[in-house]
Amino acid sequence: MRNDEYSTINDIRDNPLAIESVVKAAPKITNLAERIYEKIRDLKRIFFVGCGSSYYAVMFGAWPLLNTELKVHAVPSSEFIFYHSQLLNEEDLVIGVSRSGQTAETVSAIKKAREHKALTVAFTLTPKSELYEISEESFAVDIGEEKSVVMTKSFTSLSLASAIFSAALKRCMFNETCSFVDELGELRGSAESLIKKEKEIQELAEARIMNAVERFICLGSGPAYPIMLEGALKIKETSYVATESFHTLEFRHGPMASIGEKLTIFLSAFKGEIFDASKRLLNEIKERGADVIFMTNSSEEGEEKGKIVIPRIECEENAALLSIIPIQIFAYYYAVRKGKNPDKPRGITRYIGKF
Ligand code: F1P
Repeated sequence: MRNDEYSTINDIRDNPLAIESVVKAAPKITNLAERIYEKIRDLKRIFFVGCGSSYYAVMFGAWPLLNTELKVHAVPSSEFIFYHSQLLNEEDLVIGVSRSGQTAETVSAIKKAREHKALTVAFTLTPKSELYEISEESFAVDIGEEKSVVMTKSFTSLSLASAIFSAALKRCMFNETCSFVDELGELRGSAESLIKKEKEIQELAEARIMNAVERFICLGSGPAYPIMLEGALKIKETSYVATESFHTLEFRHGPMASIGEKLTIFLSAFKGEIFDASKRLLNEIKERGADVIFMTNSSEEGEEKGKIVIPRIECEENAALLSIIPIQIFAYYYAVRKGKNPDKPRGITRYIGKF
């Protein structure tokens, strides 16, 4: 790290290694899912809970189980406590995700779940935490220290760990496999290539500063939707500007009207069912004069300025996950060039211990 850099950039640069440790831990995570299946064969519902970035991580983590007969909910821990916990019983599983393991709502959600005899699982970076202690099964994601206050490599790792868990549970319960699991070996290399694009992404951020861009919209669909919610949060947390996120094709249903000056749109479109429709939207918003940063895993049209290709990744889930890396880099440089200190974001602490 150079003297004039903030430590947040180091945590962002650590993404490839963090991802690799989660990939190496995949057999253990699979084992955990198998144990859960042994304990609760008549599992009916799963609640994934978390706060802030960890809420978006659970939205991503729940994704592999969405097209199954299970009822799967990914909700903020507070929503779970106040609106979902009343009818819980021993056929329910509640999974809490938290970097600190100390966020008040997530800890309370697990306590509530236990009162109602639901099975509980925690994913955290912090084995010496209340969440880890009180959950029946706990998994410590070991990626080394994260200094950044805003979640960076921890987001990527917790998202991936919980998605691997879901894929393993899906296999136990329904004998169905998820193709993204077969591609996990490619993640580190692809993440490294994205880190190598740091300078290019820095330039994209600096160009927005030059053009006085003050507003961002992040669009994604399927597994990329939670990632784009996190992208919008990252830019907001570090530079305090107005950011929003929508499901890609929802953008036509109203938000399109807000295309205007001082706005940049991040649009992600990964190979899969919705790819062509997303590209049609891309062309439409460009025709309307929008400034777009396009992220894709399709190299069809080659590299161009304002287009970020996630290399060597075929699966939508993996491409979506890795697409947070360019946004983290962008958020960092945009904040720094705005004169903000990304290590000390205004009004944010590492976790919030009350609600
Ligand atoms: C969750 C969280 C972060 C946010 C801020 C406050 O913490 O909401 O996502 O950026 O640091 O805490 P945790 O439950 O994952 O520790």
